[in-house]
Amino acid sequence: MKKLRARLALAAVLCAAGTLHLSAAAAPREIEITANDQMKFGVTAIEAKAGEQLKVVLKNIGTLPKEAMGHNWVLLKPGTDLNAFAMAAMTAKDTDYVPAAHKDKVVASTKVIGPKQTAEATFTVPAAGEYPFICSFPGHYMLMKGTLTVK
Ligand SMILES: [Cu+2]
Repeated sequence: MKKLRARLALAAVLCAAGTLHLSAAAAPREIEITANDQMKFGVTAIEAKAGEQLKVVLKNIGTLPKEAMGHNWVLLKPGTDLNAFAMAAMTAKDTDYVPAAHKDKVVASTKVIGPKQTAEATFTVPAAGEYPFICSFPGHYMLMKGTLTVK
């Protein structure tokens, strides 16, 4: 037991020194974002490092039905015209309000969820920049938006 503990301590030291690489097996960093009936995200600013694995867990804490107050989380490329994206999204119910014509602007997205449901999106953080994220459910993006800042 003593020997094992010593070995674990050594591993920790090696890890700190950067000589032991376990990054391939590392779990993604999890970020929980709530969404509510008032059309608000619980998190509107995220910071991350390029190349990092992120797992965004969207949690709908509202009570209104999905058809009236569904939410999703859509991360877009820097400079995306949010208004144009949201306009196209309004008629894209079948694809969780991610319009096919604008798919090239989407970095990551979750499905649309109703009350008490969760959805997630796991992705590799892209190059440095300011990435806007929105809920693209019709009429929500003006209130439900934030920024992922990658350094
Ligand atoms: Cu929403």
